[in-house]
Amino acid sequence: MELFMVTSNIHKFVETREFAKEYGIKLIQKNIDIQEIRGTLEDIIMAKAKKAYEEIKTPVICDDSGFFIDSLNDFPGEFSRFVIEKIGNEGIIKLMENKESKGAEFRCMACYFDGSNFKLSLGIVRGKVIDEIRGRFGFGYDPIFIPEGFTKTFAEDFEIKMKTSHRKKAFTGLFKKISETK
Ligand code: ITT
Repeated sequence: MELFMVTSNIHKFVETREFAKEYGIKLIQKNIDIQEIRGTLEDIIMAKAKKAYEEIKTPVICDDSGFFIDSLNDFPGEFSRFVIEKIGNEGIIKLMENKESKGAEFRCMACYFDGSNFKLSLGIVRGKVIDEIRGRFGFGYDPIFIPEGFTKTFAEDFEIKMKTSHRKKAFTGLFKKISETK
């Protein structure tokens, strides 16, 4: 089975393509220019999937993800892309300088839409923000995030990311739901 994944982010596509293989699904990246709405991860991704379906008239999957830091009231959250482009991981490290609590999580809301039905699946991975940039794999906030139970950042140990990440959990759940209704 082939499915279109709507994303402009090649890293997200490459990760998700691996998870899809286990379910016999071949993913094809589709980069459609869609203006994202403001809202929760769920609002954003459902609106995006709907617009994408209207454009290509084929079932689509996509995800909206973000990095949520406890002591910053979940910032950058839904603004994760904008924030990393503006202040980078260096900026986040500065914002965290005087914070005692380092807890943070990645969230990924994966969505499937076939023109009439939606399927949604949320994945979360908890961990902590560190005060330096470590590692060269992955993307985004990976170099400053260590998942619970480990000592390396997602950017230092990509295998751990592929086994434990928010995206792994979200899409494994989504692909299960899709396979069950086939
Ligand atoms: P599309 O919307 O086109 O799919 P995007 O990069 O805007 O691409 P998201 O809105 O899902 O994707 O994610 C927003 C940002 O959150 C993203 O640009 C990264 O900076 C960060 N992010 C998301 N997933 C991440 C991950 O697995 N590791 C590190 N950072 C991540």
